[in-house]
Amino acid sequence: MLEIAGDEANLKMVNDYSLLAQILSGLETSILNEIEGLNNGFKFQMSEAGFSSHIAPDESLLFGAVGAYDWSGGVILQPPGLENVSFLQGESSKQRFSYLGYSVLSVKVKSEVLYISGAPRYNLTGGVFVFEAVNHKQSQLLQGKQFGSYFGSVLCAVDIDKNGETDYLLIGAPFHHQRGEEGKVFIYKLKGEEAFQEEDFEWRGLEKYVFARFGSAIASVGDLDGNGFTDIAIGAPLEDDGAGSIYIYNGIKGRLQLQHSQVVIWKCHLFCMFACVNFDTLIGCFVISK
Ligand SMILES: [Ca+2]
Ligand SMILES: [Ca+2]
Repeated sequence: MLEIAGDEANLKMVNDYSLLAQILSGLETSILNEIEGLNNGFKFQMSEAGFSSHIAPDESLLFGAVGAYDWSGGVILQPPGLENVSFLQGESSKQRFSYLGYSVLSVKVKSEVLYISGAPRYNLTGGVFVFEAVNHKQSQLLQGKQFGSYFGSVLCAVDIDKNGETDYLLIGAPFHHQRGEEGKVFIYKLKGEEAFQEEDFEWRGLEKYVFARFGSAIASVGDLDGNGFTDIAIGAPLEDDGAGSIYIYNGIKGRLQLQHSQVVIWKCHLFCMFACVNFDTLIGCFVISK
């Protein structure tokens, strides 16, 4: 045994299973503290950089890193060219285990750019952090309202009048609970001073479906009905016993419609999980059936 251990210090003689547990615990501690150098907890070791990604209008690259700093998370920002990489974090003390970087996005307001990232476990209700591109400072925090709703896990920016400036921010909370996990999409309008303000209406799927997870995918899909304003598609992948549906909401007279105009139903499991990714194909089918 001593020959295998190499040194007497490495040889542990046990006659009780509980001693094995102690040895395992000591080994874990020494790996974290001495080998990984994590005396003060995790930093970037488990950050899962690239969990989400986005190219901003200023050509900066954003990468979500949900595991950074003990799963507080954050956003890795690579400006154009070879400039130094920055790391965006929230300024809240409730940040731990919030998974900031789960979703990343940017919006353009006049000549300014804002970086936006969702933290679906922030304060357990979820949150969306807004950063100013010019100085990387957090300028706003939009907070979810319900525990476990995963508010901020899905984001979508909408330029309703197609003038190059963002008008709305749509925030998915696919686990939002009423009777089951129906899901909901919250709507924020970009007001003066480059701040988002919640609208007095929300979007959700048909009342009869309890486990729909409405808001698992949200996409700005161009002008479907040709009225000059941008339209929105929202996935509800578990609706109707997992068949899934896509809801279409139209932009009308410079604002978003309160109710959906159409539900696209497909008898195929998890259809909507992927629909927004491949929406060109879907729109083709939609127009033909019409
Ligand atoms: Ca606009
Ligand atoms: Ca339209």
